[in-house]
Amino acid sequence: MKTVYTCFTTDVLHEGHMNIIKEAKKYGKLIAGVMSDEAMVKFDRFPTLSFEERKQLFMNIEEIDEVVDQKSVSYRENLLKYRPDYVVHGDNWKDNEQKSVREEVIAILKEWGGTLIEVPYTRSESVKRIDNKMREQLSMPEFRRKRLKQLLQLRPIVKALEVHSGITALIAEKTIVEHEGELDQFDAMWISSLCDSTAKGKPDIELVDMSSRIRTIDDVMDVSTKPIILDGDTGGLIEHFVYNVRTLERMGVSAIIIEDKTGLKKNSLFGTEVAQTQDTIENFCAKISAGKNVQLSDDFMIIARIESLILEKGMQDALDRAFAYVKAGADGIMIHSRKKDPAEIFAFCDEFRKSDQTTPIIVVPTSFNTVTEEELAQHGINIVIYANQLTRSAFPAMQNTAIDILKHHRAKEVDDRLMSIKSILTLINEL
Ligand code: SPV
Ligand code: MG
Repeated sequence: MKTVYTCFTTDVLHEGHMNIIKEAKKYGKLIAGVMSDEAMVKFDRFPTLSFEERKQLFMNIEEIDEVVDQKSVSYRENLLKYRPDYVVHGDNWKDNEQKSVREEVIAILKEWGGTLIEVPYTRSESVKRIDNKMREQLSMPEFRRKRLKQLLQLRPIVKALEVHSGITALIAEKTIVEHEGELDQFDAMWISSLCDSTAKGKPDIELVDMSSRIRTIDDVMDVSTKPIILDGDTGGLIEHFVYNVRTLERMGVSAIIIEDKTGLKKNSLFGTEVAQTQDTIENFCAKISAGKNVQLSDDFMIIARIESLILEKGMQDALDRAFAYVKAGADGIMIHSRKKDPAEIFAFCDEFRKSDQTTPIIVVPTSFNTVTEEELAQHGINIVIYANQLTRSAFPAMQNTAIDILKHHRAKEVDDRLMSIKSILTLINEL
């Protein structure tokens, strides 16, 4: 009896999957791998069913003889374990981001003369509809909101990218890279006050009001499914903050980060070059507690951002505040620094983790940008936010184009660095 291996990353079984299963069964004993949540979130889609529920889907299929766990995107471990004569897969992976996974499968099968069989992908209307519905579902508030907490359990470090518009949200949503045999993508989106303000040509001083920020959130939500962490600046007056928590939670935002400053807020990266006032521990704790009190779901997170290192108030002040804010109900601590060296961030995290091993720590390595995600995770950091790099890369590109059109009195000279008209026209799919 020959052995056949397939692997699935789906929450819904449709005719396309059944077609693969029926084809595969023709070749012998059929083992179906079900990809773990940890592996699935690295590329394909976020699961809406638990791993056990997904396995159950396949256990109920008559043609499948055995359902097994596949713990990674790579098929290596299971292929070496089961040494199948055949692997069966849809032919759609030939030219998507799974290309290298496919090549590895072919190479491994070669070791014992196994064969890869590729079944033409089912492109029927009903498959398309189910596929779209599954993806769209993830954009609904009840799925999106809880996703950040789920990711904190699944990822060694959650990676958030700054977005401030539909187009930047699409970049965060759709950018997947295959690098050194691994697939990777961003887990979440950060709606930065700096970049949201900059996109509107305004300074980062809480001038862009919550109605306008909500408009940005809406634009982002319209075209994406990933969880949103909102830069909530100081959170404003406690009396206003509670209303905003309700609104954001209802919309499906996963977290708001508020910073412990009062008065006219200026961007932290100015540090002590401009006058900035830190809030009292008592007042900021009252704000956190008030927000937690009005929250309706368990999913929404209020994260407290500590500005002590930015304002040169010392490590002890930062730690005292961290413990007080957690006691007041904060679901996470963001510690910020504008030093190039991550030493003070690491010192804070190491000290904080001696007493608190569970509260998520969030960092924004704009200044200390030589640190790797791995180093951050080693110091107990749970979320890394790339807070402004999309804006900072787009602006000089646009400015140089404007300068060169002025210099040459025509657009020919800039053409080589532009996206083609065809690409821009087809960049965004119509519904
Ligand atoms: C932002 O992105 O707006 C932030 C992070 O708050 S920072 O600019 O570093 O203050
Ligand atoms: Mg900000």
